[in-house]
Amino acid sequence: MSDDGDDIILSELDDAELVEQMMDDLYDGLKEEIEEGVNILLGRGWAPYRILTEALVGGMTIVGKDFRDGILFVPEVLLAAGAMKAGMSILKPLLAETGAPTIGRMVIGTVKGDIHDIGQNLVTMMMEGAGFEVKNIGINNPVESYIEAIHEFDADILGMSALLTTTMPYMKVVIDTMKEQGIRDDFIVLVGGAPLNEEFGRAIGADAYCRDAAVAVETAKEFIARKHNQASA
Ligand code: B12
Repeated sequence: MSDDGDDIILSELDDAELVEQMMDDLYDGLKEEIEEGVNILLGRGWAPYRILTEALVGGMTIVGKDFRDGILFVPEVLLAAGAMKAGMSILKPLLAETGAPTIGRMVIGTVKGDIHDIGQNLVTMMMEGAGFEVKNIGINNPVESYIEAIHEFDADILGMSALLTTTMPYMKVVIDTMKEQGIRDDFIVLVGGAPLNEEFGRAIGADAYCRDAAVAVETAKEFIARKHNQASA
């Protein structure tokens, strides 16, 4: 975004300037600068979740807009995604450090044909931080992978992610297959990804659509609590 990055000393910027600079650096795919920025903010007492949402997700939102408008192309977006992942990997252990007891088990993965994984990695981190055990099965998952994973991992929750309008209908294929196998009601099914909405979630038979990782955590907790109440009733 800016071309005057060479002389900037990140540690000399105040918080607001630093966050703005990190958004620029994310846009430019500067992995090391992002790592440095994350560490500086941590050193200044910022909560990991605040760094994640304000600096990293905020920066990725700008990248998303320019990608949509044809200003950025796949190679640049890949670099930005790499920088985002580097920042996320510093925050991951800190978000998972809450020491909360396990409250549920989740399998999460991006659907067949779709290779976007930043959002689901973020959901994984936040869920782990909230005390869930999560098996992240990565990208491009056919129905068989989901079904194998939920059984093997003895999951309470199945989470599916899709970022493309062309791949989101595949979520219904997975849910329909679960129905055919008579196992649909054994699992809480949560879906997410930028092109989805609540109506879509309902239409395909998911339990809930979650617009972001924080909502995913709240929704998962609610459904787990309901499941336990039903079991003890
Ligand atoms: C980064 C990116 C890429 C990277 C992906 C790198 C990676 N490792 O993920 C690369 C460059 C590889 C890429 C490729 C493509 N991309 Co792309 N990409 C994006 C971009 C810019 C950002 C996505 C992102 O990471 N956002 C940040 C995260 C944190 O947000 P999120 O994913 O929405 O996740 C949050 C919530 O949605 C929710 N959530 C997500 N998943 C789940 C799951 C569950 C269970 C729950 C509960 C919640 C949840 O919680 C998350 C955290 O808060 C978006 C633009 C956008 N606005 O979304 C385009 C975008 C998704 N891509 C798009 C396109 C078109 C493509 C390509 C087809 C481009 C091409 N011509 O090749 C390919 C497709 C490849 C494929 N087969 O999947 C379009 C989709 C348009 C459409 N209507 O379908 C978008 C919208 C850009 C645009 N406006 O044109 N892309």
